[in-house]
Amino acid sequence: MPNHLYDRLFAPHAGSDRTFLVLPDGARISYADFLGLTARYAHALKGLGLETGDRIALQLAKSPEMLALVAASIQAGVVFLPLNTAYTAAEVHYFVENSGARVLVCDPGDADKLTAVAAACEAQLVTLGSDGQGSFADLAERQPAVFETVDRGADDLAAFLYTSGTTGRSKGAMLSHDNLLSNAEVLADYWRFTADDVLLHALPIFHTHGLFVATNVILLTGAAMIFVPKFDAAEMIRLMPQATTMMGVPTFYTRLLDDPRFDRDLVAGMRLFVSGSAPLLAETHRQFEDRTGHRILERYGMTETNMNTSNPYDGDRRAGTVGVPLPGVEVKVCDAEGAELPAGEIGTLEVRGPNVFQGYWQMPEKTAKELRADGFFITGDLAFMDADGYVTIVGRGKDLIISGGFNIYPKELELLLDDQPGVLESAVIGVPHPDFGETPLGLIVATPGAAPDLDTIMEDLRARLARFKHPRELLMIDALPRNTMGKVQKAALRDAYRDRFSA
Ligand code: MLC
Ligand code: AMP
Repeated sequence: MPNHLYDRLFAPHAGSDRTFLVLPDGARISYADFLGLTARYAHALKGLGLETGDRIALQLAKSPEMLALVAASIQAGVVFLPLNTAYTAAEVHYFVENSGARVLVCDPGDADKLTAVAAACEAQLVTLGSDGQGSFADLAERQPAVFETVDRGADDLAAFLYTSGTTGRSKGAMLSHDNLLSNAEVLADYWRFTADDVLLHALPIFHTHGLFVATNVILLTGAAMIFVPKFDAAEMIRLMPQATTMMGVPTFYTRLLDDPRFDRDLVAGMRLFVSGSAPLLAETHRQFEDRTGHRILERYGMTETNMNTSNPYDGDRRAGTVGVPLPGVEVKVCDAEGAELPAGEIGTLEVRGPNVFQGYWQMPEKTAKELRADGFFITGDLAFMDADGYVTIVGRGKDLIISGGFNIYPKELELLLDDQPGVLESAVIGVPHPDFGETPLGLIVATPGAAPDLDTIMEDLRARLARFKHPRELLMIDALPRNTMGKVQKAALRDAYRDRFSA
């Protein structure tokens, strides 16, 4: 039966013995083998009682099997929500409960951590890896390697990706089959991907960048990926000579540049380096060109929109800019009312196109605040556009910290800090960090007469929040600077602590 995404990304590779995945030890998985596993998994999903449109939550280490489970969800018409492996049980609880996921899949080592979560959310907990005792892999093992694809149209939902908001509570961005397919088609073409490409893939596959941008472009073109579990500069340097392209967050690039073995000879076979998810410093762009002769191609996107702008493949890749609107995507710089501003003026970026999501799951008011009736999505990013269409992002209207490509919403941390004994109020700000780009710093004002213990507070935060969200440091200050309206002046705080970790 027709399935908008499966029919373009996967079905054309049926029976193909071309390599899809290369593992770090050199083992290869062909498209045919991957699709056989996908079909068995799709049967197993049905065996779990999942119906078309049901949600499945995945908190799994990066592996070919996890990718096959994503593919199987698409083939079986099940909406998948991939979750950061760093999330604590409390964080996972929210996503499973909010999405109404009927099944939560984890690695065997995490089953103890998540048993209570699944029970509380009335979801089935299933482990992926084979344990000989009825794990998902064991269930799938007995299934046929062919599955009749479930009928799904362009507007049907494929995935939920959770992304935080200013309230500190995450929202499930609903992405349709065509949101994902249309963007992959544009990117594959714009960046000139062909079946001869080999992508060095070290990004996590629970976010847009590693899952949709990187993987879907490869699937669409029948190319191959060297599938590395996580970024490690030495491992990247070892594998680079086998690749033709790489996609990464800016931290990948600064870490590679820190290694003298990363040089022109090493990248002789590479044709393209793409950066995104966080601002790439113009300085890094220049250093990279000096060292390798390559100009990094920077692009800009979001969970809600996939990719919006990109520097050109052949034309001028301008350091410090995120390039021009992608074909089919409208991008404008607007004032608060949504009126377009003239070239060169700073305003909020708004985007519209087939890439823009369907709204936030069961949050119509939040959707209405960010998605205009005419289809333009208000990104919250502050930017200007040159007369020739190049977009430069100058800041964020939204209170967001991006550390190594992971988003941290200060409000989520501030709510926890404000609840601590002896804390009157708090502010969490992002300050420059040489490795992660930005890092959170927690500023605390004590209740008069109280002496909150910062170590105890940090310990409490560690127990509740994923590692990457932990403030790098907590500091006690006398008062938070406020404007005449009583609003905390975060810009002043950021200025005051700018050099805390980078001087
Ligand atoms: C890991 N840690 C981080 C972190 N990643 N802390 C802050 N920020 C991060 N991004 C934790 C580790 O758990 C570890 O904890 C400690 O910090 C130091 O770890 P590390 O070894 O230095 O980090 P590493 O594991 O190497 O990870 C860094 C990284 C990784 C940059 C390689 O974070 C990464 O792959 N980031 C990519 C994120 C991404 O894909 N973003 C795309 C979002 S999509 P401890 O306790 O062990 O010391 C999107 C849309 C778009 O934004 O436009 O693409
Ligand atoms: P996320 O919510 O994880 O999808 O993060 C999206 C945000 O990352 C965007 O709204 C931007 O603030 C930021 N971002 C993505 N790509 C870039 C880029 N190339 N330069 C600057 N910021 C970026």
